Amino acid sequence: MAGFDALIFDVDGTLADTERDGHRVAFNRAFAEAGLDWEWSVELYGSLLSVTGGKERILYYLNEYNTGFERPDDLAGFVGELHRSKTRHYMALMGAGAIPLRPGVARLLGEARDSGTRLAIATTTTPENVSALIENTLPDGAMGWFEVIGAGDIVPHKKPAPDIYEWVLREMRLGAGDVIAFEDSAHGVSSAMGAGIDRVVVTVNGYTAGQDFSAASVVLNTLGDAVVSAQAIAGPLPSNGRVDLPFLASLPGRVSG
Ligand code: XBP
Ligand code: MG
Repeated sequence: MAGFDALIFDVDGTLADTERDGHRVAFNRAFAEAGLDWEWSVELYGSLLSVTGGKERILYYLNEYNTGFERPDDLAGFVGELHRSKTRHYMALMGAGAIPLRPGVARLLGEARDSGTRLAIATTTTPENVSALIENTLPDGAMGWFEVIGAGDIVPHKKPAPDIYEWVLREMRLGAGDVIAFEDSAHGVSSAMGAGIDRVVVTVNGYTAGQDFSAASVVLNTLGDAVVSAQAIAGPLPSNGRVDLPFLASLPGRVSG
């Protein structure tokens, strides 16, 4: 069994299924508030997820799906304002308890804390979105459970670039072999592996289930809890239906390839 010092979690899609009913809805509310007739459907949003980061996603939408839009002179300022509004709407949705944590997330965080395993976050989303999710789904003080929170524009290049994982590893003074990363998307796996992390646990969701995860250590439906058992899509199956610390210690580097 290989040891580890820390677990590093992605946020969107991994801690909670936030994209379809959280971020997408918040974008649409910001567009409506700005008087724009843009509407990102569930299907279109799946295509837009190929670009990470909300500001980058809006620009990608304009470049690929709405080329007729008459752009203001200060496009970056316009997108920035739109995105700030989107963040406000997203935080309001989280404050209303719109999105729960995925099965097994709270359980595994608790087990890690009990064992002294260090915790961190590596995400492309805006820092306020991370706190809005955590403060509304976990007990008071849960932000303090995470020793390092790497989020948003803190690094120059978002996932699939390795920057955010490299930044978190540096902050924690850990090597890539000392940690296990948790992701839901191929971009996230590329980011972690680009930083040298070869133990990556993937829990898929509706948007990411068909992606290529051959570089991951294991691909599952969820981490598993008392209600929903973890089922392996590729790689080893946790014998008790849960991704727990002994299961993580037994993980190989990659599923195949
Ligand atoms: C998911 C993302 C984010 C969110 C939007 O990143 O791509 O861009 O969709 O967040 P991860 P912002 O899975 O790495 O958390 O609008 O705040 O950029
Ligand atoms: Mg994700």
